[in-house]
Amino acid sequence: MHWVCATSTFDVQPTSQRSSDIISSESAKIRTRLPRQAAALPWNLIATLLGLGVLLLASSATAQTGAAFTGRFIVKFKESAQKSHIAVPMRLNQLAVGTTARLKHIRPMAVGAHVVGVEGAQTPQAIEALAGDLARDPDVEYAEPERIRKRAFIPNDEFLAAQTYLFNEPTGIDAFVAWDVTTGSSRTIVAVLDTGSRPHAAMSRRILPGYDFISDATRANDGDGRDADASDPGDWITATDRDGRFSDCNMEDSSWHGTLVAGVIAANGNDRAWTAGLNWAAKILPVRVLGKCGGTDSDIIDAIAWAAGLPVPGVPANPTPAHVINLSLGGEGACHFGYSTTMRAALARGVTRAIVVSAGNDDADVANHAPANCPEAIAVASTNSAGGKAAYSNFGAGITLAAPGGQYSRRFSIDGVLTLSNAGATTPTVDTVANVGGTSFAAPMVSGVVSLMLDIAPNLTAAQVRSILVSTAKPFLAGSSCNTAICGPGLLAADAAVRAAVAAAGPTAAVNVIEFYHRGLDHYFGSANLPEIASLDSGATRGWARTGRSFKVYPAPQPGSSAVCRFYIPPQLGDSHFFGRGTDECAATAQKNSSFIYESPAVMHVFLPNAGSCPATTLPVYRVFSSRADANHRYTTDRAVRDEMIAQGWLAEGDGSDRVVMCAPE
Ligand SMILES: [Ca+2]
Ligand SMILES: [Ca+2]
Ligand SMILES: [Ca+2]
Repeated sequence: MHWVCATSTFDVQPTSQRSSDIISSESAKIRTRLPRQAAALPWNLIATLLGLGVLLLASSATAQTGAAFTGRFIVKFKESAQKSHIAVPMRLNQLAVGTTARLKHIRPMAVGAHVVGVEGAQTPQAIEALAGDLARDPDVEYAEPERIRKRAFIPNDEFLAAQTYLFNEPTGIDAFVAWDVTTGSSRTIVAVLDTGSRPHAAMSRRILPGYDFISDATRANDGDGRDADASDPGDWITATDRDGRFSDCNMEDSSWHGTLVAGVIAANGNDRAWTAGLNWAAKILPVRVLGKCGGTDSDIIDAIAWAAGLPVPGVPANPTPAHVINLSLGGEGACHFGYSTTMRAALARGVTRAIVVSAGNDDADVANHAPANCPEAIAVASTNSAGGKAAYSNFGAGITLAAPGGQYSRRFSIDGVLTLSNAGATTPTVDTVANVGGTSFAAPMVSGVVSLMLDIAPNLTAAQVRSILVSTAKPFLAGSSCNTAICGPGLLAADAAVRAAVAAAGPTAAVNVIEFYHRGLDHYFGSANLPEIASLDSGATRGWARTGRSFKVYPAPQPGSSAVCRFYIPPQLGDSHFFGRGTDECAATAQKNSSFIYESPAVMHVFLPNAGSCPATTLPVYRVFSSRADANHRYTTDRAVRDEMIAQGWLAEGDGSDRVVMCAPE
């Protein structure tokens, strides 16, 4: 039995006798298209409309979130010539005068603030009232009740609340914590061998030219055979098509399947729009192999070779071979030697490190589903939102691992994967999102995670990639309908896989952050970015000169390191840059300063101090703030420089008595 796309009821179609070389896409087509206008609705309403049970976006409503209070406060005193010599516990005692609360100093924090405890049980209302009392004290810069935050970094994408399969939960893939390590880079290329691509706004400038391998003009639906335009013209099937050559396919609208799959891998993240993909910077190489009613083995095999950088007769060489090849397609039968030998050659060429294939949607043993059953493939089964086997998913000893792929439910049609699509029923029209399901969407979860691993560890071999995916997979929940006999060793674990890649990558040579100074502006700026440094050195932006000072950072994550983010503070607020240490400070800065431009979550990598102390073989980095309209921060490992700036009225920001903000390699 094989699965045929386009069933609206998710039932498996009766076995049909179609030609065995026709391969269909493995989208189970839940396809509740969400109109863009849905963005105007409050999320709780959308969730209700869509049947979502739980909302996980942060809420600003304090009344309902009392349980999230820790009962502690974060208090920062004003810099005060009269009081700054007084010990913090004494200043807290002075604060508490006039309230019934007994305040207790717990520990100093970054940027001169303090964690403050309150003795005695406190209701949320009392905590908020006390915070208000404390904040009104003339000695206090701010006093805020501390809350529990579930994740270090919560991207803000429009439809993210419904992408529960990305969450750090037993049934999710832990993408949120993986993004603390990396959100990808444009160095990595993922080939999507599918229906071609649409230029969706959520992936703008992320799509490479690719190639169209569909040799049959009727199937291709673009008027000709193979060509260099991999855009998706639509693959709709009409009554006439059904009466003619495509009698084994249902009448249906265009699937935009290649765009659905690419969106799972690569939709821009944290951009306040659309969905979040796994890798927010990688390039997608669209390779068109599926048209009306599927695609052929010969076109697909050629496309695998081409995507990997191998020569294909009659086709120009691929200028951008892919690091990962995603095949969300398949059909019944044994693994052809053609697939197996081509996949082996593709991996042997060395650029491609993973060929990820959907296991198929027949609820049958993957052993009879090609090309997922080829030994070179990473075969991905699909789990549902409960962490069990999705009803449709193929299974068996040939599964490499499982990933969420959505599960259709007539009652709760949202229980799918939200991804990018096009609103056109036949030919393309405007961008939209779609709610879809199938092993078609489990495979690109794995491809997206592999692309993050290769961003961190570009030298991983294909064998290492497979081994990391398998060894880091999360065990299936007790009582799950998935077990290691049918769904592989476990569920894709993005965070553990990415951190294993960090460990496998080994040490990276440190690079220098070069400091520049602009005399006219009396302004400092540092960068470890070579083109940026070269540009400032060249005088392209007048007035900047090196100060001769530098310190070292890592260009890539190291075991135990933390990313440093960079914000641009726009001209009306200072015309300056701010480097945040760690995802907590970066997320907090983004949240508090929505007009700052969040340039990058990871411009460099350092270590974080522990209670103001840096690990062995690292140097403390000090951050001083101009406290002027130019909002200038200066970063230095030189205490004398720090002290000189403080003498000029700059403020030290950091942890412990020595005010350390980061730790740089020696
Ligand atoms: Ca064509
Ligand atoms: Ca074409
Ligand atoms: Ca987005």
